[in-house]
Amino acid sequence: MDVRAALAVQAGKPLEIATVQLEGPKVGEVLIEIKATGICHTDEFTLSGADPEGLFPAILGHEGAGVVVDVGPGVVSLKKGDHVIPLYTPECRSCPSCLSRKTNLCTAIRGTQGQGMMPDGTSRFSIGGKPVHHYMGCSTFANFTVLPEIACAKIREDAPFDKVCYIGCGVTTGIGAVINTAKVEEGATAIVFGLGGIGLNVIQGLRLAGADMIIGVDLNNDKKAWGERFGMTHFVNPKEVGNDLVPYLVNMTKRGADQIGGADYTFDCTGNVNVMRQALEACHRGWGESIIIGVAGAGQEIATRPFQLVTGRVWKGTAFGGARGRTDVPKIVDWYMQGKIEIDPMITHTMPLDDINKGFDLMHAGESIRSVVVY
Ligand code: NAD
Ligand code: AHE
Ligand code: ZN
Repeated sequence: MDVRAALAVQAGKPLEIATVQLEGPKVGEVLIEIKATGICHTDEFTLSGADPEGLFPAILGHEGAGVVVDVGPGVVSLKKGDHVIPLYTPECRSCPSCLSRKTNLCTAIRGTQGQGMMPDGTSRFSIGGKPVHHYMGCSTFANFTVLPEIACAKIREDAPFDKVCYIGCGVTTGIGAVINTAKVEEGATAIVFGLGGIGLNVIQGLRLAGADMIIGVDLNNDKKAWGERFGMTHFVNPKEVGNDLVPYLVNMTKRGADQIGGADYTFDCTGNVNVMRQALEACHRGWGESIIIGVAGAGQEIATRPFQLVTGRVWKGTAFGGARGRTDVPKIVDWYMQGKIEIDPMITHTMPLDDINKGFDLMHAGESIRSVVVY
């Protein structure tokens, strides 16, 4: 079938709207009509050429929601008409990683996913007879896509696609980093670096967990009001603090008789490796945990003095907020529908597919929190 897609033709070039061909679902696969998709910074990261796994031409997008319109042979858990959120971290429930109960990083199809292919090693998308790569196993920047059954979370039918698509990445990543990865406890002190589409969800996750002091750090002063809107208690712009950001933050978090300072939990939501170091070093001696969420470009490395770890600070990372998609995503949709978490105010812009590059421009300009393409 012909589908409308935003094609990533080359690194660093705007997406091109094109008609591409899509083959139907094979064994264990489903055809999804994508109704809405968010634009995440990771799409920009890959389009920029910084992603070591970036492949071109490709159909990017990994934050979607839609409806099953056809099922391939052997599909058991989904049927036509089901509402779903595509999962870039699938949940097969039978690979060693899923069975370990120690991680959400299902390994069933990660190899072919990283090669921009479906699990059988081929692509369903093509243009002019030439294959086009899938992206993160989702390719939601097309009005139809094919997904493995294990990479679809079935959700309730009354949830609005143009809002819950954000649960496909940003919302789950931010809230999950707090709840699943850091396991933040009531009364904790936390620092969030980068108050964009992910950082604000970390902040609402911290509010949900009952954190007492929630410090937001961003270079953009406009983010102060945004952070406060979701529970941030203090804001710091590093440009106004100079080179002494870490001691400044440690000083802000001093409490107790020993007055040592440092946060119980810090979160990097920038993808900047220097910020990742600051986030670790702003943790409390003995127990502070720093969670890396941001994705850094090819060749980038993190550094710190080993003494930081010797003295009890912990460096962790999280993908998709540690969420097991088929199990956890429907619950997060319920939380949204029950008013337990907020999504609507963070979706600052919506646009048709034809205007998708405007969504990337708004992100570059720091003017959007989330842009959502509605098909
Ligand atoms: P975004 O562009 O919406 O927000 C980034 C924010 O960081 C902006 O507010 C920006 O002003 C701020 N910032 C940039 N440099 C900074 C610095 N040096 N100090 C303080 N603030 C700074 O991006 P997003 O969609 O929120 O994504 C954030 C990061 O998370 C990206 O690297 C993205 O690729 C990554 N990500 C990771 C996962 C995961 O599963 N680990 C999931 C989604 C996104
Ligand atoms: N391909 C990159 C890494 C990109 C990355 O870390 N992706 C995150 C999700 S970001 C969503 O916005 C992730 O889930 N990682 C785990 C995985 O298996 O990809 C690289 O550096 O090669
Ligand atoms: Zn994302």
